[in-house]
Amino acid sequence: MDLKNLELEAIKAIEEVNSIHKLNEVKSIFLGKKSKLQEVMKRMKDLSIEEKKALGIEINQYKNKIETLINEKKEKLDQEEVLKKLESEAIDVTLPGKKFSRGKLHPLTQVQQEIEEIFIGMGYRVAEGPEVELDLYNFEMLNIPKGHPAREMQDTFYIDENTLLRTHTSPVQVRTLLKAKGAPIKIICPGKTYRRDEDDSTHSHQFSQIEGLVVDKNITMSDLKGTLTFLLQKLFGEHRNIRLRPSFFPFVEPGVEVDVSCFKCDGKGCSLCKGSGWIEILGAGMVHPRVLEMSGYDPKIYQGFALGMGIERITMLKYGIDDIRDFYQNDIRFLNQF
Ligand code: FA5
Repeated sequence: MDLKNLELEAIKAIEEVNSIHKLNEVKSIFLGKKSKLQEVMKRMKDLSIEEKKALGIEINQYKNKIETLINEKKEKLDQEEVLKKLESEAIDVTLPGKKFSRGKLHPLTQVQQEIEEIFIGMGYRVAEGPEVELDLYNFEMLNIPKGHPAREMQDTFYIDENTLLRTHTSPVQVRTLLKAKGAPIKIICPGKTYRRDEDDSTHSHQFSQIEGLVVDKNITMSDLKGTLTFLLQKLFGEHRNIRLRPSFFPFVEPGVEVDVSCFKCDGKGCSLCKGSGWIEILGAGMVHPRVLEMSGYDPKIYQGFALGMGIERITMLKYGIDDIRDFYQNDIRFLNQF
């Protein structure tokens, strides 16, 4: 075959290919070991020296030209490939982004943390106790022996005769007293509590409380009052007043029910405070000498105060929620409001 024709054929083939794979095939057809060029080269042996020289020059020119064209074509195909890839992977920055809905803390957790922060600011430590509790700590050592009428107000779910779901966070008082072995105490204890109460708009069989306990020398009722005033002003507003009414809890003496001046009507009387100007918030009192004694503290040397509040009740008052069951239904329309 004539070298000129071979060159024309090669140029046409290179022009027509549209992939790197095909271009490699063309390369081997026109330049490779079994290419048509080899046939031309085979003819060399029958030529004179001058003719060999001339053909040699022609072959080199052919090779250079075809190699250059192949390289150029390769570069072109590579670029096309990159452009195609870029186009297929292009990101349209003008498209609206995907929305991720962000979770947040449950209103009960928010209020619990708010109360914890207030107490931590006053130097309290957070203690915890088990929800499955011994009758001994939930009742006996809180001065509520078997048969005591106060047990009736706190019926609960029993695991066995001596083990139950705790009815309040007060057993953590006993556990902390026993562990501290006579040392001063300043703790709060948040946690879940259980009672065999019928579920209605203000009661639930499972709810949460926060307990507070301070035991040291020279602790008086005025320490309790100062602490309660600070807590309730932080929670419900700087201008709130508090009121203590005598009440009964077997593990404190004296015991009090604590009211805060109504934060809706400022004490004038409204539907929230049922016209009284006051809202009942929590129970408290001075730790009963028998409770101190049972846990190894001498009540002649040590005194203390304790307080306990329902987190649901405080959250309901704070946000004007009228049904406790809303907290537990996981309705996003309710939860999103906090
Ligand atoms: C007690 O549980 C005492 N341990 C509180 C206490 C601690 C008094 C330390 C003195 C010293 P009481 O039974 O009143 O007290 O409950 C406290 C709060 O728990 C109530 O004010 C109420 O907010 C909440 N609570 C009680 N039962 C339920 C219930 N079934 N559902 C929702 N909240 C409840």
